[in-house]
Amino acid sequence: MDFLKQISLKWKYFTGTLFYLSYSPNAYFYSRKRDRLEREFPPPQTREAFDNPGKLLRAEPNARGANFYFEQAELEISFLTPDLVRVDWKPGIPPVPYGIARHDWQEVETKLEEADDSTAVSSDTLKVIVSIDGSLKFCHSSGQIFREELPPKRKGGGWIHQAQLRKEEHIYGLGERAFALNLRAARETTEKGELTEQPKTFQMWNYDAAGMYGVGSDPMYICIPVYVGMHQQGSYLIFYENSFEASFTFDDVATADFEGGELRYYVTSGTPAQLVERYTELTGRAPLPPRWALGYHQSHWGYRTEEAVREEAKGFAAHNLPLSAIHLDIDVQVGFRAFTIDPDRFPKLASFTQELLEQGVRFIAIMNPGIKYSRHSNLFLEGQILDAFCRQPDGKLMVAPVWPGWCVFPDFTNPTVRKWWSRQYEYLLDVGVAGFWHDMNEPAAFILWGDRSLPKPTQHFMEGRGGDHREAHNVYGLLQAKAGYESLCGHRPDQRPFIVSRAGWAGLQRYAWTWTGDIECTWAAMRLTVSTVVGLGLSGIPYSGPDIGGFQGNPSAELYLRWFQMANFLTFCRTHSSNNVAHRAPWTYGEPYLSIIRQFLQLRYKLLPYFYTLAWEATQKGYPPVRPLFWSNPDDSKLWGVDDAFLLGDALLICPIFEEGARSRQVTLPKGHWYNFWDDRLLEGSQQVNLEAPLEQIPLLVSAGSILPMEEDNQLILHLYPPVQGSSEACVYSDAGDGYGESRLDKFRMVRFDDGLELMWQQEGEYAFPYKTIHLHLHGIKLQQTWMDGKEVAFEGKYLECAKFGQAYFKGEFVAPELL
Ligand code: NBV
Repeated sequence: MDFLKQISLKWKYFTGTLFYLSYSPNAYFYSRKRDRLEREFPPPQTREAFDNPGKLLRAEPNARGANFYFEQAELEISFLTPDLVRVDWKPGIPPVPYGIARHDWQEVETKLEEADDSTAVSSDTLKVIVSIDGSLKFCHSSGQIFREELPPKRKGGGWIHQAQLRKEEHIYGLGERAFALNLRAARETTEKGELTEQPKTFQMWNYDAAGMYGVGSDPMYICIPVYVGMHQQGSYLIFYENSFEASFTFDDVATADFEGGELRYYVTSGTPAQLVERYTELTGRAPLPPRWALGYHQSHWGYRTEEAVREEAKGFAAHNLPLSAIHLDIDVQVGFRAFTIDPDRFPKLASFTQELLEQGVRFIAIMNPGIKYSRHSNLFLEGQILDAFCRQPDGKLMVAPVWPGWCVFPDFTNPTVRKWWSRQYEYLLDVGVAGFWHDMNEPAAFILWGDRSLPKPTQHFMEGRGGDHREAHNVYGLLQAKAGYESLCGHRPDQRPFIVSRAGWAGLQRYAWTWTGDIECTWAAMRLTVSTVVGLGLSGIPYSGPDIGGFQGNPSAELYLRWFQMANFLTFCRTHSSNNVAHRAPWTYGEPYLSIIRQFLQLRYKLLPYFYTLAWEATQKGYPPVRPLFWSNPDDSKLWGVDDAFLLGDALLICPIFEEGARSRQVTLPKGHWYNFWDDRLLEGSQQVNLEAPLEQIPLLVSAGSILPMEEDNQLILHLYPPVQGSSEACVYSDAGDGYGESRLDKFRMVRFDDGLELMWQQEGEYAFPYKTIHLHLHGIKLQQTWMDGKEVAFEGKYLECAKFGQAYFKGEFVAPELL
């Protein structure tokens, strides 16, 4: 049997390779054409290159701040809120505001103060000091400086912008990165204080990390020019509203080098939570997803027929595993063409999607933006009539090879084209397709060498003002997602959209989730997932996750299990694998792996009220559910570099296992107190502990003071983890799980007294309480007597069944914390 399996795998690999090779001639001709076009149409060079903006000539107040006139440049400083400032260095092409969601800011009172060699413009929270040479200092109202910028340099059509970094400063963000969470991590110092490695340069150019990628690969699919800096004087965020190709390096200075555009950026300071809140106020927040999307998704590049998909769904039922969605890859399409599903292999799609839905499983369809360049393609003919496709500078259609063969590319920077594209989703929505998976939308093209995208001089509409691919490339996937999102909202107004997009830019969160692409199938790559997902969250994108087990390759049973145990606590939880590897599902490795995965998945589904409440919080504040350990403790510099663990909300600390055979691991605990999820032992924070990790477990900790909501069989289960002193609060958000109807918030407050614990419950909102019964589970206290709304009630050990109440008191003895 094993032998047969081996043979079939080898065959898959062989045919897969042949398949790729068959694209080589097209890829060869395309690579040559791309190089030729880039040679013939180099980027426009401007005359006004300079190393500094010259001397400050004068400053004038404006409605939100001030304008500064330098010998060679103009600077406009505008306060959008007292703690959010927009800086504009001109000249340069002003951006089309694709990344920006909010334009209506209230008035902010500012003042302008002139001194000998500088002028300051300030709100009551922030001050920007502009020196006569064009260097800028950003300070708190206390006068403490948190960012110092050098005079910007103008080169070609773009800008070079630099800022001093403190020695201890950590940098996070830049969208999706395959690197340590701290993007300055390469700067390790020897004992003598010498630098051992060169700082890494990060590219801003959405990129198909085709085949597979690993630690250090750069760039990646979603590049966003936003980063958070953390140092002893606090943390700040800077977002460059410039989608041109760029590079970022973090050495003694942070250098942002843009190939074009105006130098427009936004700066805010505060705790990490405040930073993300402001940034997502500016660039938009993720809408509430349908609740099912927070469940488990199964995918494989290889389901070809209705029967194969049906079998996969049956496998889940047979193994008693919950499943929310199956993702269908390109092999269900006709000739890999967008918006097709082969009617021979899916003869009754509408009834098939219904059949799956009855089992609670949604059908998600893939699509690529490239459209077959052929008069036999309706989409091509329609698009031609509309003049929908990107063109070369000489007016010819820009044609590049992708899966369907030679393809043309819709110009999503044209609103008419977006509207036309939006309409294409409708018939798949009508036959019950629940959501869409946008792949290859960097956009990716097949090449033999060089960049894997469209030639840089490719022309774009840019909302009418015109531009080329140097500017449009990074927003291409974002705008495809916008078209998709608007289609789903408009055509199926009673259901919330679900789109997963591989590429994107600032603001992608408004329209889509993402996954971390074709990641290697190794332990190191699995560990990388934590940094990538946390970094995406700090860049405003709250929903992401990896291909569990890795994309290309066959993980060992243990790697798949450990990867699963980690991804179980990420917002997007999906197994996916390539077409030339063995099919992979939770039962692939048999026992004991299957039973362990089942337990974890069941835990995920129990935790849905918690996940969903975090999703609601993301709509309100932009907080990513998956957070770095320093999220609530930014002052603890020992946490700044931790990227082998993550927080899920405020309550859970997840410490995955990243090594074959490891059965325990070191865990850095943030301050406070932490309950071990598995045995309720209470640990003191601010220390390193070694925790057990048998195959069935990964270290999982619950912050003292948490009220962790779970559900099972129509019952709300509240796990109470008493604070060590004082009080704590939590809430549970509920609604119908989809659509835009009523909602409710159940708000809880827990107060610790010497002899027990009080729990208060307040309700807001019109949605009826969705559970039949309530179950309380008390941790860390030995119960003696319990009362609800003044009446004594019975309990059993740690448990209590009850109806809704206003106030409860649990008398008992608290467990003392242990110092390990
Ligand atoms: O559509 C096939 C794959 C898909 O399975 C994967 O998830 C994407 O990241 N797709 C890339 C195109 C082929 C990559 C080699």
